[in-house]
Amino acid sequence: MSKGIKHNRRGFFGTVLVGMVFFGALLVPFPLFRETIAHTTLRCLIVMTDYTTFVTSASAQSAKDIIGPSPLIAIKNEAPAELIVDPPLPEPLAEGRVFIQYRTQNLRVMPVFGKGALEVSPRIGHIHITVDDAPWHFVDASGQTIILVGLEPGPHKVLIELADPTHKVITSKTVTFRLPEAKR
Ligand SMILES: [Cu+2]
Repeated sequence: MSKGIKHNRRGFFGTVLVGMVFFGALLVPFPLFRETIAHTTLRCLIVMTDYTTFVTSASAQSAKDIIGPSPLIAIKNEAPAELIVDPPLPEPLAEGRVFIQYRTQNLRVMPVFGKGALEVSPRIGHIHITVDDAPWHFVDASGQTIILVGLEPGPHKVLIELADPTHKVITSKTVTFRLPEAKR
């Protein structure tokens, strides 16, 4: 019985093989058609490879990779807060406007202040911004791009400090840049 099945299988694959050889032989006089089939097969393989790469890279960057730890779960022994500040965006700067992007790590920028907020986990805080060594600063708790408009042309210095909810400075970064002469 099993011998019969084996024979049948061999017969089936044999027929397919003969069919392929026959089809190939039929295509010998049509080189253009042969190339088209080869190209289509190659394209399918490339698309399949691309798709596999996309799926692999998409799965490599999880939500946690991009957003960081969930703010809904307290973090024991949270790593120190970090401040990352970019130089001013070149296009607005060329027109006399200063746009400074920043981000924080291990600290969420939020308008929550006072001693009680020191106990919040994951950590929260805000930034202080001082322009050109002024004796005063302004506070930002939005986490959005810092925008300064109306500075004189010439060199400038912006100090950005990361502060805890009691306004104690944790760390800081300074950005220096030159504002071009206004266009006439
Ligand atoms: Cu403050």
